[in-house]
Amino acid sequence: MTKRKIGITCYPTVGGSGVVATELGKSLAERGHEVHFITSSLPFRLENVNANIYFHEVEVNQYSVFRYPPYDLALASKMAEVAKREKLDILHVHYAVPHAISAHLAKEMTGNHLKVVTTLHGTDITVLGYDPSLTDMIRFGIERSDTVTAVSNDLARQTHELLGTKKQIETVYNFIDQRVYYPKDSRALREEYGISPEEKILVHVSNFRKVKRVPDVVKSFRLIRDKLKAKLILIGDGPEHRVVNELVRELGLEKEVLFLGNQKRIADLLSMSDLKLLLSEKESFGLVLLEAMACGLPVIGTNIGGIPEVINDKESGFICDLGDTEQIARKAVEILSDDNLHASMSKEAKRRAEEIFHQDLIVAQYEEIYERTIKGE
Ligand code: GMT
Repeated sequence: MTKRKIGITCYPTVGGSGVVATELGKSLAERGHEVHFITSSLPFRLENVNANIYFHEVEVNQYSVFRYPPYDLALASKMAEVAKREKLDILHVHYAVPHAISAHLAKEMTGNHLKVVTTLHGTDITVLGYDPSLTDMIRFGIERSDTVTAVSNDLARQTHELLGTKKQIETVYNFIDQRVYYPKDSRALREEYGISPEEKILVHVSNFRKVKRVPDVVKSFRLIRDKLKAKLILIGDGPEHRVVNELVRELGLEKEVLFLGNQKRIADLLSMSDLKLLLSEKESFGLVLLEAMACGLPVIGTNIGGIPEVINDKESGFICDLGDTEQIARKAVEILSDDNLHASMSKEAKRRAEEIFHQDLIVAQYEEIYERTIKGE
């Protein structure tokens, strides 16, 4: 495999697209490629030092003449500067707006030599694609990219349908680092949280945005704990946090629902849990499902977006109808009250995470896409 010079642009803060982009960059660097992150700040997962990783900060200066600081232009300028100076072979941008547009500008600025790969992550299409002020611009960014990938078949389908573009979109699934996400012995942690061995633990991890439907998680949990002794762990923070807090109080569940906020040791918390719930109304992939599966957790998700591509229904968990909290609770109780079913789903979840969504497989897929794109194939 030829070692390449690869530029990566993503949102560097907490969020699935930034996580995937950063993990991809780290993995490419480990495989001997030279990786240049071009982002507004240091990506939050970029904590390890690697001689093949470089960071180029996009700075936006404030001038009184600007009502809004022109980040998109500053980014394009930085991309072009880095591409020229470092002789990048390829620029891989994650999330369509503004990254694909800025990459197109950078390509023009560097005499059209720079090749651009754009990866669509979800809300860049399923939310922003509906905004009339952005639709044409997103389509433009996609069509001007040399190669476009999406994180699920469903997202590729939605992009074609919503934007009416004929651009080929390849599916490259997300992945997780199996060296971080694996089943850990978490009996001590369980004790620290004061959860007794006979209690079942349900877990939900998200950014508490409306699309995640966290209230459905709480409502399902209320029905579940009517049938068995259980605790619900909510990890993450975001706009719906207060609403969820109030619902927990209204339902009298304060003692059974633990709000843990943003956490770093997600794999430990997943490992001490018994079942993971992701009940979103929009979800192009659901990286958190994969993290749970890799830790050996059965999962319940909604029949939305890319979720059915991640969970194989009845094998690694269950796919339920959006908003049907009674069905969700029934399925959860089915898993949690049958040790054999739980064990077989746990085994299948782990196998699936390892065999279909393994880091090495997915990163090799990106490498192959880079080679094809560089050669203009
Ligand atoms: O939805 C989020 O929590 C954040 C969002 C993002 O842009 O970071 O996540 C999207 O990209 C992730 C990585 O590809 C996917 O796993 C998420 O499913 C996707 N979110 C949605 O489609 C709502």
